[in-house]
Amino acid sequence: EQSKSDETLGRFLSLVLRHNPAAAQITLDEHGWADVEALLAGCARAGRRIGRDTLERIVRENSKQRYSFNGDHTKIRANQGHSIAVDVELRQAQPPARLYHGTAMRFLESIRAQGITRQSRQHVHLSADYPTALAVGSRHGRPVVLAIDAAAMARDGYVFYRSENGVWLCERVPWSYVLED
Ligand code: HQG
Repeated sequence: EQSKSDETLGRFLSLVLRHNPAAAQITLDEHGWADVEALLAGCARAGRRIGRDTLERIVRENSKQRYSFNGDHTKIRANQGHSIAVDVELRQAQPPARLYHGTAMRFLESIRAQGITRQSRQHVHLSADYPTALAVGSRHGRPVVLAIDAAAMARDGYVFYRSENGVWLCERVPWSYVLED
């Protein structure tokens, strides 16, 4: 269980490493890596002092394993969820037959018309299990979980990736692959 302050710092790290490195006055390389020294200095300048031990603990204990260090811990990056154009070298993977997408009721009409699209992120995010998808959907309002025929998508040539922290990602999900019950 993470402390409140680690959670708050983690949220700031997600902002910096996925969406807005300028918030800590740093840059990411093409693979999404930030230099750890530069990140810690940038966080301090932004009024979020983080010590190296705290950073190590946040990465280690983060509930969703959102971040990774490189081999010698001189660099750090977010495992997935980016809106900026970096290539985190996602591994293509054969998806399970079913995947789940949690969303809000109020998006359903639009999703029915356009399919599930990536919005501001690089990919559509899918979960391997229903409870996780329900939690993801709840972030946006009254949740609904869509079951996806990932086996059929894979058969039809859609490419899937699995991030380091077990999130399934793809380019888009046409409505025809949503299993209606
Ligand atoms: C919806 C969290 C209208 C989509 C989670 C979602 C996840 C559409 C919202 C990760 C649509 C985008 C990503 C369409 C999709 N019309 N709405 N055609 N297609 N949408 O936050 O999947 O905790 O960008 O259903 O656990 O909610 O940050 O995506 O509701 O893994 O690590 O547009 O973020 O991870 O919302 O969440 P988001 P998401 P972290």
